[in-house]
Amino acid sequence: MRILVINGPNLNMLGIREPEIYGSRSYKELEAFIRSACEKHGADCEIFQSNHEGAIVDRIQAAYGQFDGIVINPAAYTHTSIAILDALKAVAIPTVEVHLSDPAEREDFRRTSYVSLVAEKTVKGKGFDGYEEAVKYLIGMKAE
Ligand code: CA2
Repeated sequence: MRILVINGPNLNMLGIREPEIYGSRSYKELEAFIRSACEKHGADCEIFQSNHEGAIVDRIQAAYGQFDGIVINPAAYTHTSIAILDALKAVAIPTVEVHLSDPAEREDFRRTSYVSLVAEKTVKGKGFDGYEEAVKYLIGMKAE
């Protein structure tokens, strides 16, 4: 099982500000958490982070035929990016959307998620653990 994990803009700043929303652990710690979750559940994973919408679209396109699942936290692009939605539709790789916080409990502008339109599942408000839940879900789907 090959899983591509994509993190969007500003997630590389984790632990630096807003610990009450995103926790106090760093992005490096998130990467280590994801790697160990994938290892624990027997998946090979690659992690990609970018602050640029086009770079995320390029990475999704390059995943075509190369990965069995995508875990994506599009960060602010969740609420704005039809380009990321279209790229996910184009590659047709089963996708799980993850958010550290629960966007529905925050500002109104966070209530729309374009990625939800293509995601098999959305995990929100569970912090780092949400990524492990997403990995487990994709592994379960592949096993069906
Ligand atoms: O809860 C999530 O995971 C979000 O995807 C995080 C995004 C936000 O725009 C979404 O509505 C929900 C923001 C990530 C920014 O991360 C920061 C990290 C450190 C300091 C400030 C922001």
